[in-house]
Amino acid sequence: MAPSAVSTRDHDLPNGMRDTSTAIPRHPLGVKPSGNAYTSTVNLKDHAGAFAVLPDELLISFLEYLHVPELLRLGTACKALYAFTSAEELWRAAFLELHPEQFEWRGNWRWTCLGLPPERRTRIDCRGLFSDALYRPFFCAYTPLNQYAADIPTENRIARLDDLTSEEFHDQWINKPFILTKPVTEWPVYRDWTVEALLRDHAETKFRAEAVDWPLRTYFSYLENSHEESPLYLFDRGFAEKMQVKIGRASEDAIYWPPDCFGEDLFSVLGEQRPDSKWLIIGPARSGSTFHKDPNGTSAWNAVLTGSKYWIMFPSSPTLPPPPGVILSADQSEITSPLSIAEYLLSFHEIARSTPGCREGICNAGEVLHVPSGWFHLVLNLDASIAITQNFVPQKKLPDVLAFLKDSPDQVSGFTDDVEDPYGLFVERLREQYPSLLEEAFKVMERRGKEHKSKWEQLVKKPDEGDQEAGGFSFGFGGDEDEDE
Ligand SMILES: O=C(O)CCC(=O)C(=O)O
Ligand SMILES: [Fe+2]
Repeated sequence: MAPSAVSTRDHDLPNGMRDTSTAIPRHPLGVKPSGNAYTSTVNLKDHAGAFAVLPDELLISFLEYLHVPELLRLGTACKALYAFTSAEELWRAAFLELHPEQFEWRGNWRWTCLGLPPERRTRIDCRGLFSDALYRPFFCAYTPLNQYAADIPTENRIARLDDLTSEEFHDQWINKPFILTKPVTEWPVYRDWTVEALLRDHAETKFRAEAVDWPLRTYFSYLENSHEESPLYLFDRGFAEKMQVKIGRASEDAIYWPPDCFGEDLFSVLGEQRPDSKWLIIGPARSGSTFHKDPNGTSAWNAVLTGSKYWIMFPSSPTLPPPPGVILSADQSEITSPLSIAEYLLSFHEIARSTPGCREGICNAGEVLHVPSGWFHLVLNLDASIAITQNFVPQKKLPDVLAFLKDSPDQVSGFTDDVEDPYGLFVERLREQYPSLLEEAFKVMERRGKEHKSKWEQLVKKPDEGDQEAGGFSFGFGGDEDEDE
């Protein structure tokens, strides 16, 4: 039986389908969370033949193996399979696989993949289908998020500073996040990069947004007309070359320059061989960055040109646990199974906010936020936003960056393949250009190494060697002497 259509011309959600009590609209196909099945006399999934026995997540995993014609065919079998084969995550993956050169963004991944103009779109009424797996991404795409940025407790607030000298930065702020409230309004880019101007000058320029390179025109169309749990985020490291713009105080016609307080960036000794360091970032409201630490032990600044960003940050150290809800891989190098921003905020924001060390703040257009080396951060765009970020190595953090490159070579990123030994190259260039800074950094690294070793020795001391209480906990690795392993 062909399922009946609720709507033949359907942009987003039909009028009158908004549940004003929660501000979350009804699911476009009428799917409800699984719990509702207990009070219903029908369950459309019962009609899905052999597929009915599969748990929803497994069914979706199976559907991930299908290609577009198979998804479409299976979707005609019954309403439940229509709903499951319509899941946006499948169509986003299908789009990436198809990788079309010519296409138009049409409001969602399914319509875009199928090139469906408004008059050919259908939505089948799937009321009577109860599935958390289908409902959850929809809920996460619509649940209000800006409330998480409200009422920041006083003790968590990231300092807001008018301006800062380089000495003040290095002496007092190197390990603390802060928001500079003045500098970028004088940048030409702050004045010049309106959406209209960008579209006028760069509509066909392709920028990287996660796994795709899209013309800016297409990305702005996506930004204005999409609603996803994890919106595609434009994050392009080659924007300066693509847009043929100059950066830095050395160029007379530069479009921006790093705020003076951050001082010299020591990675500049690497010239062309330096790792990636600048990104243009564009995204709709609700987009952003899930919890992470910046690469190679670098610090960063992030300047908002349009919109505003909510930041939640935590310091890190080998003795501190990661932020609540963040699970690190055994070698601490990766965050395993990262939650979407909405999932994180829904599940962990409250506990994160009351965890010691938590810092929060809103960085508005015209302001710059400092991310200290090694800090975890999650960023939510409260409105559609255009921003620029740069990673850098301030003098005081040279020992941290050198230690990172030396001790974690497998986690080093952003260098081109021809740089075989980033640590060796950095040391060589520093020795040529900043020998005394390098010597100082080595001394700090040596001192930290000794402190680390003595802490470790205390931990692994066998009971008969020291102050361990009789019968107490003993922690040792039976002869493995190398504390760096
Ligand atoms: O603006 C954002 O989403 C934050 C970017 C960020 O954290 C990064 O570039 O490492
Ligand atoms: Fe970051």
